[in-house]
Amino acid sequence: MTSSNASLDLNSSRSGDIADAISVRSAVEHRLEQLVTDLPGVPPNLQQAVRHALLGESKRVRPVLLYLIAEPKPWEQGAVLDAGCAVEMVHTASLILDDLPCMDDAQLRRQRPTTHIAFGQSTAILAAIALLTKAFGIIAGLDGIAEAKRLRLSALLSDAVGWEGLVAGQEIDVNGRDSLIGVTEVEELNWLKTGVLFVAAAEMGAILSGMDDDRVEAVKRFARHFGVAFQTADDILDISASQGELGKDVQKDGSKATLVSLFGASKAQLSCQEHLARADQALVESGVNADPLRELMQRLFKMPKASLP
Ligand code: GRG
Repeated sequence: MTSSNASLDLNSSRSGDIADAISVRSAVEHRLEQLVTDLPGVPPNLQQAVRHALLGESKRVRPVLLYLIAEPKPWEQGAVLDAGCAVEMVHTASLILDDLPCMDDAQLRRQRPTTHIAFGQSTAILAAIALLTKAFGIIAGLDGIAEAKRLRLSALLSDAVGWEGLVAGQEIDVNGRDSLIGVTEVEELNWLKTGVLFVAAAEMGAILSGMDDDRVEAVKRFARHFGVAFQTADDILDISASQGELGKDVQKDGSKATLVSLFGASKAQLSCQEHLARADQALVESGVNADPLRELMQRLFKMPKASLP
């Protein structure tokens, strides 16, 4: 990862079939737009708030990850895209809640005013609940996917979000940072805040593609290291990039224990690179086509190809 590049970037004008990070991202964008357009019976204000939060400028890393792991056949692409959109809805719900005045009290997100700034706190909270519940509805109704698989997907997504997952991470982040004193504790928090949803997305992709248990485990190892590296890069950017570049509030973590505040940006960067190297190793072990996922990581972390392990 280079420190001079300010953003985790997944934009490009390149086009092609749905097989690389860029084309998957466009397909996700298109499908998300469809999923939140013309919703009869939904109060207009709530619909606008949902669209505002969901359709802002985002890298869509989690659905892209899910899709690239699943490597769907043409007739499976719709269901795999929808599963990715469900994960993106969960992620967006978590961002809305994270930005609230009682949490991070943020003003800007995805290059837009945060949802509570634009629509008020009550609508923001309701939009988050709506996105979260819709996500599980989408998983329950995935077209052409066997019931047993749909159940497995919802159970694992529920575990990732709930009191042992994102919610636990947020509780520690908001109310328990003082107890974080070393790398292990901070990395555990990075795991809960970010790694857990990366792993859920990747595992969902692995299950949808019908991988055996050994391959699923390798995919999970890959996503865990990828997610922790991603959170560390996010912490580095929080102190090194501008609000305009990131499209969200920066330097919100000043008083919080992060790898950056505890050990400085260069050590955090080293840790990030170590996790990326381990991610690459696990990716090879998983047997998934590594090229598009390596491309994704290169784009996100702005790594020259030569620096890949
Ligand atoms: C009930 C869903 C739910 C959550 C409750 C509020 C909460 C618990 C968790 C918040 C966790 C959180 C905000 C973690 C930060 C993770 C992170 C790195 C966010 C930035 O992700 P990007 O860079 O953002 O992928 P974009 O905008 O590109 O999607």
